[in-house]
Amino acid sequence: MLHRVYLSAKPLSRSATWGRRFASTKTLKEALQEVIPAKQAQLKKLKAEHSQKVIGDIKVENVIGGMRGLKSMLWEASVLDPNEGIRFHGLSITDCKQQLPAAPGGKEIIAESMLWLLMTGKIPTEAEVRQLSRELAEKGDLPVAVEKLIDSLPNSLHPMTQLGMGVAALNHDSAFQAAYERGMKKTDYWTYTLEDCINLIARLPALAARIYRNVYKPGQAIPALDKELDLVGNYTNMLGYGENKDLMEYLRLYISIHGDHEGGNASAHTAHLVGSTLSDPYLSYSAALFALAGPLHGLANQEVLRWQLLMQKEIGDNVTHEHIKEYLWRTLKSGQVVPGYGHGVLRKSDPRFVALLEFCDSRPELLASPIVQMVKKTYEVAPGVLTEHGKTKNPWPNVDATSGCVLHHYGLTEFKYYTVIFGVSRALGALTQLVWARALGLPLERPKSLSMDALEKLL
Ligand code: CMX
Repeated sequence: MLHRVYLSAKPLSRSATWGRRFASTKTLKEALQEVIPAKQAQLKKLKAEHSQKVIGDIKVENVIGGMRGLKSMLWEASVLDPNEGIRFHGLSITDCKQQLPAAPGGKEIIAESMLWLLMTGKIPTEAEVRQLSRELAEKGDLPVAVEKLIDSLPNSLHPMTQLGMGVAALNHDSAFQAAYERGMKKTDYWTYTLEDCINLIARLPALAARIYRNVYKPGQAIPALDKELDLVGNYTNMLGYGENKDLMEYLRLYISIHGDHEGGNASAHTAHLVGSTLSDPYLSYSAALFALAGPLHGLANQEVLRWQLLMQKEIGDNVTHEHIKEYLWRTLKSGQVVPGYGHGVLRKSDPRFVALLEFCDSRPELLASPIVQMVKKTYEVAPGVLTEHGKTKNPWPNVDATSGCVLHHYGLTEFKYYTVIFGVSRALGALTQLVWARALGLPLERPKSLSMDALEKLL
């Protein structure tokens, strides 16, 4: 383990450090304060020395093809390589697993560690992570008005719609909006943005769990936030699965590694675009959630489960490779996409998919699970079928191909809810960028569009 260790006369075990206050431990805000000046200087230099340099061409295919591949936005926390996959400030998922502090008694990366890394580019100490966990737990209760709003929604309303509405309503208490109305300096924007972002991340588990309980387990009491537990530990408790420590660990890993996937994906980009108008973090992230709710993006994890379960229903548990091949071709010939496969940037198996599969491989009960086995078998044949089909540029699985099967195995079977978990996670990266956009003074996003006639005239 390479992570920095909190200095004390006697090294403290994970459980001993949990929940204790460390007077000398930096807060996330203090850690950010330290790194912001260097980034501001870097941007100033880039602007002064390189503003007019050309870094690529714009082709007609970019304009009519969803801007694929255009290098046209700044995003600090992560960069996506088509073959290697995601790196968070240069660290791969494997690096993160080795270096980021876990929960006491746990092994997997936790959301607080990932958030600290994304925000600051530094590896936090265990004490910093514990302090952040405590802060989030202290701020995690929902305002009564938002509880009432969520409780008033029909159970038939999709959980993602409810999540987006709840997040938007949290802007009632936006520190950024209030300070903007009072009149604040531009240099203060990032501190109020950070305050909103921390409050939002803290409240997401209670909001998301309330939606789950209302829709799927009505009438059951939701446990109070445990101030000694990490964000996802609390989320798992509030969902009603706190006794299942394996599921808790899975959700910690899931939520950490779904947190950021550079800036061009639809949810991250939406948060950035809306935030660039100086909308507060709640409104910006609410908009992002509605982008995440599309089946070509985050809703794919729901769709994968639906598709796999239909396959299981049709074929039974003893699925062979031939059965799956035939099912894949049927899906493709009926004009549908194979959910969980393909990607706008990636050209190899998604390392997030691999990390979740490794989690399955480390637990015998998951290896024996029919739904996990089916997902693994599908992985063995789908890339070949998609290659033969010849349309997709990337026949390999993305993270959504596997994320839902473990939830299903552990009893969280309501797959319409799965994208909400993704939504709890994606806040880590999207909100990090909002803080950086304000710290760097990034402008309103406003690309130029063209009509087809205007394009033809140009050509
Ligand atoms: N099954 C069938 N066809 C596919 C396919 C798949 N899994 N992936 C791509 N294609 C098709 C596209 O629909 C497109 O067809 P048309 O030319 O008829 O429009 C063609 O192959 C070329 O597409 P591409 O350039 O390879 O992929 P895109 O960048 O346009 O789209 C994505 C990327 C993810 C939307 C697409 O691969 C897809 O629809 N996958 C299934 C849905 C999914 O898993 N989404 C989750 C992505 C990860 C996430 O954001 O969470």
